[in-house]
Amino acid sequence: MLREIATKMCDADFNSVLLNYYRDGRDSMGLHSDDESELGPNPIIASFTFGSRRQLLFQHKHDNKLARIRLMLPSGSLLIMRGKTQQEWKHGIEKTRKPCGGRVNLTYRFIMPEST
Ligand SMILES: O=C(O)CCC(=O)C(=O)O
Repeated sequence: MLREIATKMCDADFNSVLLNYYRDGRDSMGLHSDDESELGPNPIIASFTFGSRRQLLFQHKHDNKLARIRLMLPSGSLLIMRGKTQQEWKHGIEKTRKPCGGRVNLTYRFIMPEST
């Protein structure tokens, strides 16, 4: 069902999903880009959040004059990353001291078949 929603919202196909579970505010994900070659040059990534809301931090890779961006991702939200987002930005989930419970994140991707 989630894949169907992602497909409709992005007008794109997805053949892979990655699930991340954050137990509480002590769990985090370091800044990174989803720029693996098997995702192609400008991947579309559909990212669902369920459970506690957390902020996703974006930091530009090359222009340190650009301010960091923090996006609050509430439960049930769908964040779509596309175009040059992975080429130009890193993203990650910071630790937080604010009380928060568990969070599940699912990212739908398309892995190019010739790379498997
Ligand atoms: O948990 C999130 O919202 C980020 C997940 C993420 O960056 C990833 O799976 O590559």
